[in-house]
Amino acid sequence: MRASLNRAPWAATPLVLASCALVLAACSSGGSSSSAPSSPASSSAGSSSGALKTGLQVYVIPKNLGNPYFTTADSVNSGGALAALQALGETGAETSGTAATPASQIPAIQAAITKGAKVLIVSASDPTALCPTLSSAMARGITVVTYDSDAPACHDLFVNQASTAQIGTSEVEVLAKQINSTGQIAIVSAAASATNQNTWIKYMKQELAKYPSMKLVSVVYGNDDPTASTQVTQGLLQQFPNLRGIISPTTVGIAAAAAVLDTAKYRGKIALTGLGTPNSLKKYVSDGTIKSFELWNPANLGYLAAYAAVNLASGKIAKTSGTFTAGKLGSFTVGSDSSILLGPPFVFSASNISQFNF
Ligand code: RAM
Repeated sequence: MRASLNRAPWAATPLVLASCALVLAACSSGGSSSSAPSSPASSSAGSSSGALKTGLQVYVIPKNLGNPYFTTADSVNSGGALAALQALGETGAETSGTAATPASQIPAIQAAITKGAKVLIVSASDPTALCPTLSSAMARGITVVTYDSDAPACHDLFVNQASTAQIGTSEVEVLAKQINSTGQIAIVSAAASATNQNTWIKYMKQELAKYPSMKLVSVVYGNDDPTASTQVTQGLLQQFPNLRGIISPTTVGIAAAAAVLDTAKYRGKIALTGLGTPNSLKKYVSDGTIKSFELWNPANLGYLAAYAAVNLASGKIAKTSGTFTAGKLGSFTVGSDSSILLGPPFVFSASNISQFNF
């Protein structure tokens, strides 16, 4: 909704950089993993009439730890989910495994439940594998909000970064412009089980039907792991010597693919776009390996998810309706499909990337 494609309100203009404490969205992220309530200590989950509940023991569970995208989405220093929870007087903690796999993520979800979580905010590495655990949490009265990557069959709400159709469609449009709508292209995705990437790819394929001279020759999976993403990109280059372009709709994948393409052999010959964090791609934009790519503000996504989850757990909104205020981000409405939408993707290029610091 709010981020215009031409000018992101969360750009780190000099004014914003000078006042990071007030305008947190674009300031650099840090590594804090928990937020103590700033005022009065939470105890049990009681409600005060008209107010949001406190004492909810909120666990923020990204696909994996160590992924800079989620560090920004979740941390206090970046103004992400834990910053919102702090502002709401909640105790919040970020937890997950180190790999973006259900085997790594599920034990963290189970541990959060055991520790008494009343709210889980989860980016699903694999909705099918996570559902038994999330469903049993919901059956025990725990509020389950997904963010970033949904688990549609076992959530109360999904906080979506941007329209899935728009992300998929615009990625193809951005690449088409760079390769004159012609040639072989490939996708370097995250995990084969990731809901968000798979849905975006579905829309990419639909959009590609409008480009008869662009041919998708392969979709490969780097699992949001830098080494695996590097290897699958190298494999693509070997297998498809005529490749003209790559879309990598994952912040880890696009950074790895950019490093592979950042040589005289490929720079300017194979176009690369996708979803990346500006800080991880500045080098490649400035040397011409990447012309443009997209993302939203991950910190705003985490911040919104935290406000949505606490409002839902407090009975202030319902699963399919209601309007609430998400602090500095303003007012949001729950859709009849149990989703809340942050805003459109933003296009980064050499002309604007220096304004962003995340
Ligand atoms: C990676 C993750 C995340 C996705 C971003 C764009 O960091 O896969 O789920 O939203 O990329």
